[in-house]
Amino acid sequence: MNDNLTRKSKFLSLVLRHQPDKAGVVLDDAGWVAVEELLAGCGRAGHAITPDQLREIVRTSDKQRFALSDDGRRIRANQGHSVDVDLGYEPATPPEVLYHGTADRFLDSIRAQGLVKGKRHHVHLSERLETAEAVGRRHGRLAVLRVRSGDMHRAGVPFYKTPNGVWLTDSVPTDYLIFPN
Ligand code: HQG
Repeated sequence: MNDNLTRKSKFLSLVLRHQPDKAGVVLDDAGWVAVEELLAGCGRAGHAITPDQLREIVRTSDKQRFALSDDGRRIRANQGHSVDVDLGYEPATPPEVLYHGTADRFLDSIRAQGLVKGKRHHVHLSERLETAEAVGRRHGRLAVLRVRSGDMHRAGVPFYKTPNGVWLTDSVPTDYLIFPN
């Protein structure tokens, strides 16, 4: 994706996850907004996006951040919201182990509290080590934690999988974390 589209994609993430009012739009309970309204709002906010550019952003977003409805008339973010939405994902059975990438400066606090969701709705976990590494590096010097997700799930904790392959859960108590050496 070129810089221009990346900038537009970041603005879309901001609007569809955190601050819909930045484009003067309102999300429904499941996080959807009409494409037409969204594009009009982006234009008014000085971030003009054409329908072709939007399709390109949805298609090429490296983490498949956005979903279009089947009829293509509505759009939402697949995950990462801080606004109150119910994405309606069905609980799913996770693999035995999932990964969480973070920065080493957070480890003391994570040892004390476990993984907490902070401003987002869920803790985000990945199946692939490489994904966790990329997520963690955004925050600083990388530290990768392993999560005993199979044991957590058998203990009754719900997990959800987004269409773009991110695993979500409410929190991860320290007992289920394996820390790097
Ligand atoms: C850390 C990206 C101290 C946590 C990625 C993380 C992901 C704690 C940071 C998605 C803690 C939160 C989410 C505790 C957790 N004490 N720090 N007890 N518990 N943390 O960005 O997981 O580009 O909200 O380790 O691909 O990094 O947005 O979460 O370092 O899927 O599409 O608090 O964001 O996707 O940071 O990333 P974030 P994340 P997008």
